[in-house]
Amino acid sequence: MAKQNPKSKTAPVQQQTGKTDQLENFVADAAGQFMTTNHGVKINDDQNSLKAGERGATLLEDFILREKITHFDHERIPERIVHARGSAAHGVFKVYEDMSELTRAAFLCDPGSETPVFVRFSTVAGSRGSTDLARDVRGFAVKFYTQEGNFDLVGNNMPVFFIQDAIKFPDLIHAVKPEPDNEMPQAASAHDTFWDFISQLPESAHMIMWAMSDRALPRSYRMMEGFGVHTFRFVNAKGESNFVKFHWKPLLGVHAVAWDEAQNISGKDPDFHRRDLWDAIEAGAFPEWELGVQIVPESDEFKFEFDILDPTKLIPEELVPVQRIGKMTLNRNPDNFFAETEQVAFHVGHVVPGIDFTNDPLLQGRLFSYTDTQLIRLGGPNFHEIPINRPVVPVHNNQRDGYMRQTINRGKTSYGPNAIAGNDPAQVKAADGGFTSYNERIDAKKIRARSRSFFDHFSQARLFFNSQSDPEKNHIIDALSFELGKVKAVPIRERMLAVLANIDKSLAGEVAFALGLHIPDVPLAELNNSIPADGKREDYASANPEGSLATSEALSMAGTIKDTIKTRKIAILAADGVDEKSLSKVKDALVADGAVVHIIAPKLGEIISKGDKKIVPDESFLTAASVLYDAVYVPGGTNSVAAVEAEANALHFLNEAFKHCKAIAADEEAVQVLESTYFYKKLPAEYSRETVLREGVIVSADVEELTALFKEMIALHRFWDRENPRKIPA
Ligand code: HDE
Repeated sequence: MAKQNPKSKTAPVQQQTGKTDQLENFVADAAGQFMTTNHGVKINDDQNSLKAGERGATLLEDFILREKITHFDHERIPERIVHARGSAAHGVFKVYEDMSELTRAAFLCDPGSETPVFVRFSTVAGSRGSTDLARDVRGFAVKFYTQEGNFDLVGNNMPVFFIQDAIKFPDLIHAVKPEPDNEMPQAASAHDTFWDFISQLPESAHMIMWAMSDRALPRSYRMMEGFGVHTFRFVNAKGESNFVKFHWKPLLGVHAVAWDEAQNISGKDPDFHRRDLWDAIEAGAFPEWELGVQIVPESDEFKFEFDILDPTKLIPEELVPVQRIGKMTLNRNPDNFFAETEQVAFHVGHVVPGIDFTNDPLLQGRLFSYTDTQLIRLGGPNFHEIPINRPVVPVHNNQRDGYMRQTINRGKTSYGPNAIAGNDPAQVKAADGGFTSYNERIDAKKIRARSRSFFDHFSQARLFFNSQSDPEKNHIIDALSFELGKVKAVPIRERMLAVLANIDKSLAGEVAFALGLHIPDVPLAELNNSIPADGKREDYASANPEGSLATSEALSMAGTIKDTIKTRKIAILAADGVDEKSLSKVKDALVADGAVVHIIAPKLGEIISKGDKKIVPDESFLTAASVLYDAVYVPGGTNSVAAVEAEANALHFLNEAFKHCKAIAADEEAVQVLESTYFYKKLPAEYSRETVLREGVIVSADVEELTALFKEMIALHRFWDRENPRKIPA
């Protein structure tokens, strides 16, 4: 029986939106209810099937058994062909100021209104049950339930894409998915078919730099940027258009984990990002992003060195600044994963009046693909009636019937024009909110070819590489060495080195060294197999100019927000005899600033502190792992210190935290624990604020000082310089 569900305790009353109320009409809650069949008949026994005698065969007439098993047999639907692994949340969006000069989209014109959203984050290549921590692009899909219908901003956490034309998408995905003969590897691009394809596709060079960077290993979905990727159009009430690029800027900054850490997390907690999003929302630490736009007037369409219709290019923020126009807050977890997160159907073609498309050939192909894929995935043309997909405004048209139709359309007419029903539903004039496409002038011949303005494949790949900090550059080199190291066919490795040499000689040289190969001298035209049968290879070689911009700060994560410890996870390693005073001082100070603190002990149950206080640990050394935390603290107390020092898992915890460049703090009484690690003796002997903030390790008897510095260290996120020189065992 459908029943009103109590509103989630995590969502404050003012954030209950029309969408949440609408969804509640479909929520069922079994608390206090009788069990029934799907047809409402109360069930007396759901545990035993109906048999011919106690030891006899089951009877076909047992409709309770048949219904239960049949429904179970049909529970699964096909997973998404890409972005199968995802996690989602509800929230709200609010624009800061009236944007009507640029767009007539009502939800962007009224700062007083709040628009409900549903956001799904995802990895691309892995199956539904694959690890969250794969090296991969992340999907960032936002459904705005506006008063003018649904607007879907179906973006990624990287601002460019691998290919320039939608016709190559099936090739790209076939190449990256597990290989078809043995279905390996899962959720990984480190295999022959992917690099075989990529090494013959110089247009992917820029995106490859992003995919091999730390952006592909987010610390959290809450700490990722999002991008609409394509250039879209804003159209105002006068019908005037400007080009627009969409950005999401996370208010917690943009942070990553280390590759070795990512691989370990995949074993210790493959749901790491899903859990992180869920836990933060349950704890009331609502994730927030600002919506940014880059606006390019029509008159500036040809002013750049790249084509704004080319999805392998971004518009550097130095050339067109990002204006922050609104804020999105995620404040409620879904009630049911399948009903909401799995059944949500995004489509880049779901736009509202005031937002329109451009001729970006990747975007144009996407406009076909998304509805098409829902037809097979969700089983028919009525997927818009699934609660999570319904707009919050009424739907009326002459479309009818199809599998699983829910709407009961009254009346005789399902066509127009009709006289019988007075031509209802009525078409709407643009002035009254009817969607009209932007009046773009098109005068062209049909042609299967790519524009010359799309042929510069390397200058932005180079711009990206040059804009990275030294640790970030090293991570790209390591990632390429790892990925190509997993490739079996040497000619593929060599061809990729030739591509890399066009981006940056030193980058290619370092990767070649790691692979034990030389960079071959392959003319670009020969690398590029992405040409039509009647085309000339030379025509499709990159123009390869030196871009005029040497670096762009926004492309590096080094300068990201580093002034908050909100939602960071801190481990405290303690045992019986711990000094509870310093433990609680440090813990309380971290929690007060929004961090999540876990006490980890040799065993679960209770530990008894030096002052005979009972402390309940959150995890044991067996269940916890350093890769699931951002920082670690070892409090004092003689017995506790001795017990922690005697625990191999605790020492491994510290060594690994050091290896992954995390902040480490210890009370002076606990220095012997650090002395048992491999790293402590290698640290400089002198102690100052500067050394602490450089090395990321503090040992102090002064709890106030320790806490203050520890917070600063945690906010810095990582001490990547530890990797250089690379002498970190663990
Ligand atoms: Fe998608 N993409 N895509 N994509 N995409 C899908 O739609 C497709 C592209 C993105 O959480 C599919 O409902 C084509 C770029 C996200 O449900 C499918 C092309 C960007 C999601 C599809 C692209 C994206 C999808 C699979 C090249 C970033 C997950 C299931 C022309 C701007 C949405 C589905 C969710 C999902 C097709 C390229 C983002 C098959 C043909 C570029 C975030 O329709």
